[in-house]
Amino acid sequence: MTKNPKADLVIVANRLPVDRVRLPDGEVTWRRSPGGLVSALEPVMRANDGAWIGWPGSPDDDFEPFVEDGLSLVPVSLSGREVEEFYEGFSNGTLWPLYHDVVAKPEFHREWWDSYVAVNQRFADRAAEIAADHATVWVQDYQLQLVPQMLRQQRPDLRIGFYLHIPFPPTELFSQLPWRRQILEGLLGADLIGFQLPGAAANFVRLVRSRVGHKTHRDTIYLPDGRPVKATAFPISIDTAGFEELARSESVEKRAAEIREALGHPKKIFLGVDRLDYTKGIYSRLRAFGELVRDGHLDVEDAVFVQVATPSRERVEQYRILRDDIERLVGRINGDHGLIGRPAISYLHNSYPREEMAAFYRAADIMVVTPFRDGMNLVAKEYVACRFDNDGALVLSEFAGAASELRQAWLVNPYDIDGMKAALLEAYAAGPKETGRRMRAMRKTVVQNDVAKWARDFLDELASLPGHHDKTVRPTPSR
Ligand code: GDG
Repeated sequence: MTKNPKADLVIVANRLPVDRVRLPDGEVTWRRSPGGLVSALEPVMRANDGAWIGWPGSPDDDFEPFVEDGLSLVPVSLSGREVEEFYEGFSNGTLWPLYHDVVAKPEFHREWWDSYVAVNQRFADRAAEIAADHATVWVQDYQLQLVPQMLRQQRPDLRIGFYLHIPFPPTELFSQLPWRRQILEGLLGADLIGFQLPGAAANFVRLVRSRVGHKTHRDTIYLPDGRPVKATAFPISIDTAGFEELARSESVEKRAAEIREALGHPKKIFLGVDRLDYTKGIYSRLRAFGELVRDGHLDVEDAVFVQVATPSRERVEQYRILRDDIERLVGRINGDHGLIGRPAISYLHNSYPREEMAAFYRAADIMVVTPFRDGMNLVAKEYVACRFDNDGALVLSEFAGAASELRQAWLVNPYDIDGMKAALLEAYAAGPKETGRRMRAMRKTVVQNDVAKWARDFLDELASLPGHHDKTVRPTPSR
């Protein structure tokens, strides 16, 4: 890559789509991280000389732009202190709980905010440097909400999109934020602001009207200089065909059989797969399952709960406390009700390759996804994508974005433990006719709306907006 590469499409995200790995011979190299966002954007990146700006993932890493597997990657460095204040602090200690309905108490610290501003400015400066004339820049997620405005100040020629992967909270909660106005104005630097659900977009438009005083009409905000900003929903999805292909592979089929065997061939396997996060409702769901076993509604000879809890944000205190709480609960349930070789809950605090995830999905009879609040929840969609046999039951929180599309799941209120217990039992008892009917309908939704469509819909909408721009992103090649 040349020293000052110019790109017609620039993705700006907190993380680069690669992880740094050290090979056994000591050589340090990069490995693509498996996220759906990367695979969705890859074709459009390739078709448009795209570049991706992001943090490499560890403090004080200072790399020059480089090309990995044909993708132009532009690292932004964060100091150890910025990781603490911008990333663990303001992003994950303030915004994350605030935007998830205050499931945990958000902390407000002025130093964290200062760091958030400084780091957002660094990302914006980098984007301003590498974007070609009239390029399209697509900024991702809550860590970078000030970037659109900072970028527009330097580069009014750009077409700027922003996508929020997490919920956007109701007015009453957002208004707690001491820097609420700066965040709203930061986002308004974009031409198009995408949310997971229409309700989130409506929350945003309402806040802009009441707090900033701009005129709005439906999903459009009119700034005093006449520039319109559109705020609307683009529910994200997964690489459905890719997951199904993986699930159909012989190796995954074999591995799924091994998992069932290792669990002692129970009649039914319940499965949870989550980042270990307090928004995901892991504790309550395991409590509900534990009570069903305790009260004799489920027998450990017949049923087991496999909970994959992927390590996450381990330096943040609330996450450490949550982990201890969950592990104490699992220990107690297994101690009270497990038998030799038959634990009630098989708990895995680990992360696995994509193939292993697909094998878990194939092996599980009942997938349990019960977040207190979740922007979308891709795990629910991945499970559906892997069930090409039209079997398997999904128990899904009504507070996950996915619930608005996967209406045929057993929908639950995760705050209602008795309601969850009833749904778990119903899903456990459901026959193939019932699960098949529900699964077929959900599969149709997930097949029709995959992540490539999500990316295409967003970029097409951004390209079609009126403006003083004269270059648009070439459409995504269809698969
Ligand atoms: C945010 C929003 C929104 C998990 N463990 C392993 C693993 N995973 C993968 C899953 C899934 C992804 O991580 C998790 O995505 P979710 O959507 O469930 O949740 P968040 O991480 O909170 O994501 C969320 C999403 O952004 C996208 O907009 O849906 O609402 O909170 O893909 O499969 N993957 C592998 N090994 C693991 O151990 N390979």
